[in-house]
Amino acid sequence: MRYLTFVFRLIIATTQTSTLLALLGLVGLAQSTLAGEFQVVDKHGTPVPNAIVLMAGISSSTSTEAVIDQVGKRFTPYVSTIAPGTWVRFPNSDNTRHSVYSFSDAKTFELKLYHANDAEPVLFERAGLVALGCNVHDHMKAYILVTDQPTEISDATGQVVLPEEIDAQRLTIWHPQLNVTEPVAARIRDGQIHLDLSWDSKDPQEAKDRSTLENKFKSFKRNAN
Ligand SMILES: [Cu+2]
Repeated sequence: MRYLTFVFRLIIATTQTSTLLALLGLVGLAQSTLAGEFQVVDKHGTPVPNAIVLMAGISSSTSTEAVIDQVGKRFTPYVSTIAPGTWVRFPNSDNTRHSVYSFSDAKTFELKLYHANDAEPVLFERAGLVALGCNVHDHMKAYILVTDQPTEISDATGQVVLPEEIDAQRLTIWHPQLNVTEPVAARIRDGQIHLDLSWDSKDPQEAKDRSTLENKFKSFKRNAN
């Protein structure tokens, strides 16, 4: 008898599960999918460059090598994504020496002061966010998001292109100025992906370039007077 009750309960449970799955299927059909061009914007509607859009649920082609250059005392690119197991080379295209380091959990390393192509490539095995710095130039900053998911990064005008139909619920987004170490859910409205940012979302290394140039110009003017 006890056995029969158990079987009976099992049948009910299975029926409930399949009903639940069917309902979820209907919900799934109702979910919106997205593809094509989108613009990442901040609270004021200003375009946000360097935002990483992660697209869970679609397949990705991954490369096993990446390059982050140092040009004009800036890491280039400022933001990049790689798959776990990728080797990254850090060439130095400047005449001055740089030293690259990271204290991030996903990858801790240091490349002592070097010129040109003298630094050994670095292997990034674990998923997670890696923040890079240079020991000599405090303003030099870059971010590598190590992830299995396919990604797109917004360009200077905030544009990203989603390559195929993607379930809107599965889109997440990350940006350096969000000050979080994990991507957050993407809020999408009218062809725009809205980020909770209200301050300058540009590469801060550019701001440094501008002020350095401005200072040089000012001192030049002072000397000319
Ligand atoms: Cu440097």
